[in-house]
Amino acid sequence: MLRTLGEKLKELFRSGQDAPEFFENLEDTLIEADVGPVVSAQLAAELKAELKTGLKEEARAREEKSRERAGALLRRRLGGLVRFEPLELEAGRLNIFLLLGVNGAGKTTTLAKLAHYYKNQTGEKGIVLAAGDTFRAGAIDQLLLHGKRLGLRVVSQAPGADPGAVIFDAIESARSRGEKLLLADTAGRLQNKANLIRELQKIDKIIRSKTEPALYKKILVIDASTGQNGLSQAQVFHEAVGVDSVVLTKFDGTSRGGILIAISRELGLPVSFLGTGEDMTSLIPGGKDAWLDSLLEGL
Ligand SMILES: Nc1nc2c(ncn2[C@@H]2O[C@H](COP(=O)(O)OP(=O)(O)OP(=O)(O)O)[C@@H](O)[C@H]2O)c(=O)[nH]1
Ligand SMILES: [Mg+2]
Repeated sequence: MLRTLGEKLKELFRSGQDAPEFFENLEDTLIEADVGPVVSAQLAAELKAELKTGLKEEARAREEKSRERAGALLRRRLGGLVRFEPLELEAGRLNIFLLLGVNGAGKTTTLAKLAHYYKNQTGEKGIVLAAGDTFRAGAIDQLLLHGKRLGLRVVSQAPGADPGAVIFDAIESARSRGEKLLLADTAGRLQNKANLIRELQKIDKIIRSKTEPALYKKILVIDASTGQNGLSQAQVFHEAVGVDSVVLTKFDGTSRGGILIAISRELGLPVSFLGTGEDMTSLIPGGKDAWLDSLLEGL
């Protein structure tokens, strides 16, 4: 059963294990949550110093106190390891968000959630979706369906069309209509990884030629349940086109989410949203507190 890091830690505190075993398990629990081996070892050592006294002998009240102290320390330390930054729209201009990520990460769903989220600021007439995944069968229809449900315009071409051309057209038409936000979908899988990267670089070049950096954000979508693999994904996409912001999806139903620490530490990328479900409203805007709350829930 999938549980939060907080619930696992609580269980550990309740287990009444002797100190050495307890702290070893504590470190393992952090590693399981994708906090990363180096940070997990550091945090376990800090918690050891913080809690000091043997845990086995402690009465229930003492156990609760220890848990509280551990929770406060983890909140403070984990909170300092990830940079959360909201994605703000530049008023009165056409903002372009390009969604990137491996197949199944949640790009298209996140795109729709973002549209729903920003609709408040731009109005229905201010947002356009571009069906930049022309590769996967059904991807265009999936986006058209989202557009219909959200009452938003979708720019698409036939399956197999050049995604760069779809996005180029979307930018042109968005400008002429005075739209404020263009959300562009991309494929998560092509014939092979090299093709995918090349295509993204082509799309990136086209967008850059038509806008300025302040108005263009590349958003990397990472599935929280893929664990440490998320870091190598982030490295690949960041190297290929330069990522501006990360969205962590499927943060519901997983005790993992520590991968943001590795992505922050290794690549210095900020996080803008957390995806917590399949429906349009399950998107938490740039919240350190929300991330910590979800991660440590139950402790
Ligand atoms: N539980 C949960 N499911 C999600 C979340 N985000 C996306 N999903 C689900 O994950 C699956 C894949 O999502 P998509 O948005 O189609 O993923 P994608 O990255 O566009 O995939 P490709 O188009 O194949 O590259 C769908 O079943 C979504 O409903 C989330 O935050 N929580
Ligand atoms: Mg998709």
